[in-house]
Amino acid sequence: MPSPQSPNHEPHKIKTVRLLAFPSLSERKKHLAEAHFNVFHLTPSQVTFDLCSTGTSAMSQEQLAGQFIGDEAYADARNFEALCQAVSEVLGHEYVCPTHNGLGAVKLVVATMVPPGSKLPSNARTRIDVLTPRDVTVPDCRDPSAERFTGNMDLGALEAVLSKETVGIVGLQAFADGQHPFSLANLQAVHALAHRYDARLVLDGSRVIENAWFIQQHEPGMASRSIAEIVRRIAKTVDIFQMDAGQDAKANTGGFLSTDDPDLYEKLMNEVVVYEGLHTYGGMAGRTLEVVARGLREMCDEDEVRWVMHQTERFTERLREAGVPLERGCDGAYLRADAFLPHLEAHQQDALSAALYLQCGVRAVAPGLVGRDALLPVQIPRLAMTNEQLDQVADAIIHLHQQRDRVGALEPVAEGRWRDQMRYRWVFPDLAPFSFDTYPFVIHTIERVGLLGREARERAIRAAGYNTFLLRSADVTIDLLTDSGTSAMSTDQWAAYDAARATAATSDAYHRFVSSLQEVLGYEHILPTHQGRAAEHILSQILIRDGQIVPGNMYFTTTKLHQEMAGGVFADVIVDQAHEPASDFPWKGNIDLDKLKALVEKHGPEQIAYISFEHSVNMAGGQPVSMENMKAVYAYCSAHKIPVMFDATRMAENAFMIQQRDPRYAETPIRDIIREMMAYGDGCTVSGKKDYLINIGGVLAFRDNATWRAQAEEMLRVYEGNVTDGGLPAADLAAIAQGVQEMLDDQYIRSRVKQTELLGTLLLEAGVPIVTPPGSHAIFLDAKRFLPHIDQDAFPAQRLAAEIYVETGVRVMERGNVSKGRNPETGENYRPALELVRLTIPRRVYTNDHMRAVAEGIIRVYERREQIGGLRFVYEPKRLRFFQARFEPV
Ligand code: P61
Repeated sequence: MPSPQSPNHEPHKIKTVRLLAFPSLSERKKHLAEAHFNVFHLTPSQVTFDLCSTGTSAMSQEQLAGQFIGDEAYADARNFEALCQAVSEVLGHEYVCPTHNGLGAVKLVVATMVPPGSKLPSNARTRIDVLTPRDVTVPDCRDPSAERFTGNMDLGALEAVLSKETVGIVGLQAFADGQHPFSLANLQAVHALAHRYDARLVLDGSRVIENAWFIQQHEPGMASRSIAEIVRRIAKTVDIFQMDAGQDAKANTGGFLSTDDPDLYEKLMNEVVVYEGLHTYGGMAGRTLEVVARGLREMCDEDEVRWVMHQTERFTERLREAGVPLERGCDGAYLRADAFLPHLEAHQQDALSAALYLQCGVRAVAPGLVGRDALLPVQIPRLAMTNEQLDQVADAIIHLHQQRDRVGALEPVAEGRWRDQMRYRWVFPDLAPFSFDTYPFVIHTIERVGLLGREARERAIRAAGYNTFLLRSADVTIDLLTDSGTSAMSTDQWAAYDAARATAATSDAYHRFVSSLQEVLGYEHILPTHQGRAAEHILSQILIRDGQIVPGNMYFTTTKLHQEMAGGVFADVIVDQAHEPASDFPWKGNIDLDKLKALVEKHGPEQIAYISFEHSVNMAGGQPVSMENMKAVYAYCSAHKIPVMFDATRMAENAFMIQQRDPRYAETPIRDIIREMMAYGDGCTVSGKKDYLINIGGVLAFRDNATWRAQAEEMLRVYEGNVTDGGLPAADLAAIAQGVQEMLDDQYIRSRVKQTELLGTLLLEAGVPIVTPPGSHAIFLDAKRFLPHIDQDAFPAQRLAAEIYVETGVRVMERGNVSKGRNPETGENYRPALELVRLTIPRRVYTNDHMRAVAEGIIRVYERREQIGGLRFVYEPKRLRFFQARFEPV
């Protein structure tokens, strides 16, 4: 049932990621055997995608931050007050009884409101698991004739129970068993009926959001109501609202009961101290109270709800279309193991779980009692996975379905009432494995983004003087301004960051930083700097004598500025193809050796300070240098005693291009390609804010020249900080040491560059002029061909960047006439050959759905390109004018 308003991308970006494990087939066999073929006993580090939705959601950055806010006081902590406040705002209830999780809440309800031996009519069958052992029977009162709202109660059946049996409470579940939503009308009728027989209505609202969404979509008169409004009406209809906070509140644990009834509250309050903890924390840590409070407030966000539900619908639909037997769940697809593996007589769910893990490393686990039903829930952790990943998980399941006949029976060797007690023997079926080709991480936290409407964006760009650098980030939906310092760090990086011991002298993290980079670069001398331009400053000052020439493969703004400030004269020796946006030459970053030789012959080698050799040349469109070219330049320069200094800022991405485009390196790991690349140079500067997957940091490194090192250290002390920190805290050095390792992961770098390629391909297919071939960190639009009717002095790229923001909320960067500046001698604009707009992709921050949305928006701009005019300056700074300049339309 596709939603009429399916969103086309996440309403947020990725803030932090958790790296995934990809166990090999033989490792999976080993893990499975050790777990006695019961996937419950596998651990996440043995699993690629763990498809359980309780306690596994990605949090918002505010929720994560909440872990560190408030107090761990025993009595009436501020966090408890925050939770009460949130419950009051979201559910409208006055009283809150906290519990350690959903089961803790069940315990209190049963102890206070359910007489032993009584009946507890419900719409949920899964409740039997924990209620039967407590001497409570759960009559099934679900309305079997309900078509849409399959979680509705049959009022006749309910009345029959109420009138004949002892009933303390009627216990409803929102989206019962994960599959059966109720309607608001039915809930209200159940409430009235229960009260007529003096029973109370308790609602397990752990999945109230999914149920509210379903009501909004399908219940007459509800389409115009917000999720928040529907949730509140649901809560206000029941006597007690029960929550497992690991579900919709996206916490990793926690729970509570809330009510407006002071008498019920009093009972709960007196009971909670016996089983859970004091009535103001109920068995939750203070941090959990805070995370739950924040999660509750956020869970009604319409855009987020729509995204979560869209993912479920899409996932289920893909499986259904391929004929996989399933029931649709509110949080995923519940596979019908009996129909999936009809040739097995018993333990079909566990056999299906084991086969799925064996085939692809995905875990789906059926909880609860043995033999309760035949479903295997494949649940999507909220906000944690991309559609691309989910598509691949679906494909893996489809692939397994096609070879289902090969899956043999599990033979029990130990049995129990509960599924976690089962142990089996199994003959590994001969399944064709499925491997994932996707980003090697799941989303750990998200960051909400600006979602302005078009008119508001028009106002914003005017206020910013048509300069995207001057837009507020809060007004931007997808930020492709730069890949610099914008990466999502991994939880491993954060762990290293938090664990680093700060010091004003030498840190342990410094030593890790040095050894990590020595190994990656193969250079002896590793000097930290606060970012790239600081390294460029130092390098330029120690290696350039006044009037010397610095040949390079196209300029970069900061690099060239520092060379000039040191008295150098930059000379561009990049191959001609780099200046031709439409050329398909694969190595547009190469140095033209003839141009270099001519320069050396004209001025003499001693007049050349060094070669400024950039990987993945930024201003050329993120274009790579070939290994051959590095080799040849180094051979020539070594013979003439000219140092070769790399700008290795994007070396890993350059290495990937070599792996892709040079057949000799197709099987060589990125790590080894980088070592060879770096062997053809004498040192490097690095802006760590790019490939190193960090938010701040830089490096200056020399292969073996101790004199340069000593000179550089002298400058570090004066301009940056200690020689052992370069002005960075130990924490950032630790994050860099870890980030450098993550950068070398072949699957990471592949999915990274493939994402850029995807954006490029979508634009090319629509005829939008871009620099070809697509680069690794960015796609560059060719503004000269995009807006041929605008003269370069009316800044077509600047205007195009502004127009893209207005059309789509996407922020991009001009790289053309404005960036290049004026010739100081003539005072004229340089009018460079390349008049480009850069769409730069931050690392691990956006999904392929974001890329598709960007492409669609730009294609819309392209279709109305003739109506777009030029700009003129209203304010023009002297140096690096592009940062602060302001414009108005001509
Ligand atoms: C960027 F508009 N790049 O691409 P720092 N070398 C290279 C870079 O790409 C680079 C630096 C050195 C940025 C940020 C930026 O005019 C601009 O760590 C190949 O930024 O000091 C930076 O490293 C400088 C954007 C820099 C600009 C200057 O978005």
